[in-house]
Amino acid sequence: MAKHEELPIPVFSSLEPVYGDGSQLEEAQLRFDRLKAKFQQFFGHAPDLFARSPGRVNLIGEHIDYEGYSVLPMAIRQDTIVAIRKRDVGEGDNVLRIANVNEKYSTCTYPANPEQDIDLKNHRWGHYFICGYKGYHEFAKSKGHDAGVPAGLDVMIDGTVPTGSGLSSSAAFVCSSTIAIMAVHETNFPKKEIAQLTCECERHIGTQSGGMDQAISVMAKSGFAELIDFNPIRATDVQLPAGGTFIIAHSLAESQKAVTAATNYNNRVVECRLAAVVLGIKLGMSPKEAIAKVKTLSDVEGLCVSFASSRGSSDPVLAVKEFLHEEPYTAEDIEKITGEDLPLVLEHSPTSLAVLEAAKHFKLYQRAAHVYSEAKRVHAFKDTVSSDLSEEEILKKLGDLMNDSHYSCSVLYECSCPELEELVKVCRDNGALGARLTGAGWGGCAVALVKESIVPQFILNLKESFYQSRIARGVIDKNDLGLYLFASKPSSGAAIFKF
Ligand code: NG1
Repeated sequence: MAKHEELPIPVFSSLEPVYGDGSQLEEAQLRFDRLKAKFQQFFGHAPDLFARSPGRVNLIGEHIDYEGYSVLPMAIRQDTIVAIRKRDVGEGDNVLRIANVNEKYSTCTYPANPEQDIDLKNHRWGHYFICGYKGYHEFAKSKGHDAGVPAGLDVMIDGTVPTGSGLSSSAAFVCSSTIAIMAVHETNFPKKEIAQLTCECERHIGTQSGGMDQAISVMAKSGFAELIDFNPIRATDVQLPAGGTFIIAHSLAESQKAVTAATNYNNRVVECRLAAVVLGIKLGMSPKEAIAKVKTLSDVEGLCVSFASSRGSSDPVLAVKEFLHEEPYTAEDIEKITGEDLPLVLEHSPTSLAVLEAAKHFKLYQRAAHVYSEAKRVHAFKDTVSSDLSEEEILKKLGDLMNDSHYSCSVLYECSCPELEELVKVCRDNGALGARLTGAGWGGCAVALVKESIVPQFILNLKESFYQSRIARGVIDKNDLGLYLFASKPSSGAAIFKF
């Protein structure tokens, strides 16, 4: 049998295989009916097909995917659905019209030219569709598929993944768009290729993303979290213990990843690169070799581990402690070590240059210590789940690992914020076995591991101690609380629907 990641995106003619039965199916049916009707009304035709891709919650392994390390997310039920129709060449204006069922998002129009540049200075929601559009056409070309003269597309989006929440609404949008474009061109590819492609697509928006969100959105299986490995992309099912539930809670601080990339997300990617180059040099590489070959901390892990073994350990953090200092580095400090100007080290990549311009200093020690220790926690989490400890002990250990991960994100990686700190504390004070920020951070959601038996009480307590005052201040409407605080089971990955 072909491996899961070798299979193409499934094509269904009914909603059940993805949405199951009961109220979830009913809700999905309503959404699809409404989307179809709105599409018809807006564009004057029915869509050719639909594609959907889910958001995700990352259980452990934060800010390490772009360093080449495995992560452990699960798909959530909230997703993005794209309805799409290819316009006939004779239908006139050769443009992409991208509408949204939510009136908050006004319709965006783009030329059909796949080589168009995305105007990153003027961020618009439709840009995420164009990421998929550009990426698909580049990919199809590299595969020798002639997509012909680009036809106009009519597109309507219906998304339920809360934006700026660390639940990867952007990846759900980019993946569902790419898959819809692929399907409307009557092509399909193995999931692992689509996971790779969609990760590259999203970089068109200007973040130097790792591939976690796209990989889980494309490859998720109902009932399982997945251990995602990179280079090559691979997903291994992880069966979570039945007695625990993951609760997702929004801090109500919005994390605007694309807008803050230069000081937050991309800054950390650059700091990791610089830490890796410096470690490479300190551990014996010539500066030239390190600059040319070392892209991520995983590239120098072998050197760090050999150093550690000379001290009777296998922990790469030992090398971090020995060769990097806690005090932040200035650009000049690093240039003295590399013997090269930083813009040159970073290959003049425009998004990295934006980081250099915005940064006062670089915390190489802290970032490297986070990455190596977090990478270890992911494997400890996976090993704990499949260990023969009692369920009670397993849950306790998983909770501890989540707490350690949060501490490292907060103190070493500095990607938390006051609202997330408060929320994580409230979760722990109310009986969570572990709680941590999830996703990029700087706002967005926390995920808490809670014993199944206390879930309803836990949700009530969180409402009281975190949300009530915010509802009173008008930050959110009390009727919307279910969008910001909910329990989540692992749900299934991307799919195409042709009815
Ligand atoms: P969010 O912002 O939660 O979608 C981002 C990255 C991930 C990963 C996490 C941090 C994108 C699309 N996603 O996730 O690849 O690096 O941050 O672990 O950039």
